[in-house]
Amino acid sequence: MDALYGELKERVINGDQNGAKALVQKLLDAGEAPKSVLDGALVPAMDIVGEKFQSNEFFIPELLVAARAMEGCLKILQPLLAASDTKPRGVVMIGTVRGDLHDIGKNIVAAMLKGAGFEVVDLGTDVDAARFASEVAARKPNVLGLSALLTTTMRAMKDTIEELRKRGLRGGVKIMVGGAPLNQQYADEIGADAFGRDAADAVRIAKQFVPA
Ligand code: B1M
Repeated sequence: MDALYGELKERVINGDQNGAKALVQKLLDAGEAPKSVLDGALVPAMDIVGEKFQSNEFFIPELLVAARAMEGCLKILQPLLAASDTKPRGVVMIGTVRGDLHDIGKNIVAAMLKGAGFEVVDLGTDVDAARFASEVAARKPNVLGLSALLTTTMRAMKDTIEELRKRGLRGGVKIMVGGAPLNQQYADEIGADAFGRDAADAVRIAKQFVPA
């Protein structure tokens, strides 16, 4: 089984979407859990892609094809990660902040939250503070989740929290922030209620905010 995991990692890194999807299916057919496929091959593959990008071994085209391969695999896994027989326990609204197009991590968080029984309203990527605030006013979620992958865009989280405050909406919603460049200290600094380290942590926090 280890060899299949290794091969899947390689296919994602090299942007072979069809080959990667076939291997995901093969692993699932062999009885592997969707979460194991995600954590054992797909997420580490994207880390390696990031390292190669940083060391100038990969450039934007390689980043893009690897991301597409990852997205193709996620399409197979997402419904399985989201499968749940629990009743909806609350609403989580989620989006990637203004200027930021990274959504792979956010989509995993959304799928895991659905799997934990939450209704998830996904606003997509590049969502500005005004839109987050209008959507919160309209849908009144229990939790608002903000995702950012760039050190330049994580500042938009602060703007979003300020916009909610200005519109008198801050008290009615718990705010969780997450994404690779973030940490607890930054979450505290901008007045978020929680920092989610990964998708499992995001689920744990959302459950704390909305007890069953
Ligand atoms: Co971009 N990119 N990228 N990229 N990209 C990074 C983030 C980077 C670290 C790569 C690097 O240099 N090593 C770097 C950022 C550097 C920095 O800011 N310090 C970078 C850069 C520079 C850029 C561009 C600026 C490149 C350029 O154009 N010059 C550009 C920016 C575009 C934009 O957004 N405006 C860009 C573009 C892209 C692509 C479009 C090609 C593609 C994204 C495709 C997509 O998302 N649909 C892409 C990719 C794929 C990456 C890397 C390689 C992988 C990201 C990923 O999907 N990780 C990334 C390097 C890396 O992270 N290792 C990189 C896998 C994913 C499962 O993890 O997203 O961290 P992650 O999500 C985790 C946790 O963080 C957490 O849970 C998730 C699941 O466990 N989490 C939350 C995330 N959101 C959460 C929310 C929560 C709670 C937890 O609560 C609400």
